Amino acid sequence: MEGKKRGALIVVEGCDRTGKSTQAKKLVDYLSKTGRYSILLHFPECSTRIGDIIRGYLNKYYNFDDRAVHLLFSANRWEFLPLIQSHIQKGVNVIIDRYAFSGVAFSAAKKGMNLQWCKNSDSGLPRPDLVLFLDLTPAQAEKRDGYGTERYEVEEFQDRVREKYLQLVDNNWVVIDASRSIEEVHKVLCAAVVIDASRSIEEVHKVLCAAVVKTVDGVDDNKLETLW
Ligand code: T5A
Repeated sequence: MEGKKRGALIVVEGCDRTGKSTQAKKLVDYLSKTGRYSILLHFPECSTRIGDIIRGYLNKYYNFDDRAVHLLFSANRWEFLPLIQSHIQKGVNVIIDRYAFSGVAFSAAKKGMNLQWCKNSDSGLPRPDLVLFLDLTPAQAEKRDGYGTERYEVEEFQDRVREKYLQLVDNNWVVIDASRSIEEVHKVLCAAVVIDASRSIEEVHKVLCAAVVKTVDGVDDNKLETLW
């Protein structure tokens, strides 16, 4: 790692059907084409035994206690930690479609689940350099293809998930060009804290790229911090 720039860790988050997978794929293509070697991961990663159980739960083949399923999602991230670390150390940018923020927002949106308790099982995982939150009201998301088949794709539940996400917004959730006037920065900040995902695929992609290139190019050999 000596003398070599580490890769950036960038996470794309949002409620169901906000366009995360579409945008994450396009982002990795863009970064790779512009000489910033990048890989794409998605959680839940269903290729493992834990991931397979999670997929069965999402498709309503199995039922579990809410705490048990929360810990399964978290365990799925921990099992990929060595892979994430190894890419980042080699200077590869890791773009992740859903991460611990999904874990916390979806679990804490359930009745009787405590937000702090939900954060605990992901404590110590790498903290992303940038979190891109794609914001769309669940009513808008519902109109998109494929909505409504999975366990959590219910508008009222997604409203609560969105609320929980907004409680998690932190200073690494956007990259803002602070060289402009206070009012301009303020405007950009307000517009960029949550990316308006109701626009076209190309428009959302453009906003995402502007934020991501700054992060990727700004990473030096500093160590990743950890979550929470
Ligand atoms: N979960 C996940 C937890 O409870 N705990 C956890 O720890 C984790 C990691 C995952 C479920 O598990 C929960 C959250 C989820 O409910 P999944 O099947 O893996 O389920 O979900 P995703 O693959 O993440 O898919 P989503 O349903 O969330 O969709 P995306 O990725 O947000 O949307 P995408 O890109 O697939 O697009 C959906 C459709 O919209 C169109 C696309 O072409 C596609 O048809 N579209 C647009 N249309 C118009 N304008 C745009 N700007 C558009 N962008 C995309």
